[in-house]
Amino acid sequence: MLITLNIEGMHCTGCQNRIQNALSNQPTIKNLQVSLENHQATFELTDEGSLDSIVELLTDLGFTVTDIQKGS
Ligand SMILES: [Cu+2]
Repeated sequence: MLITLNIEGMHCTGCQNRIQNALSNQPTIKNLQVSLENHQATFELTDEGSLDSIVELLTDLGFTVTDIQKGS
């Protein structure tokens, strides 16, 4: 499933890199793109993937997920 998250608190390339690194370590995430400009992370979540745990991971890093868009 294609997921786009709006992430509050991503202010600079350092933030972007932290999100990029944390999410790209997740085996359930593919084709990750993190946009500093749009404050968004877009990725393909595998069928076994838990979106809740991804949101929790970002929260633990100090970011806030303000919107979740699910594509097909
Ligand atoms: Cu930053």
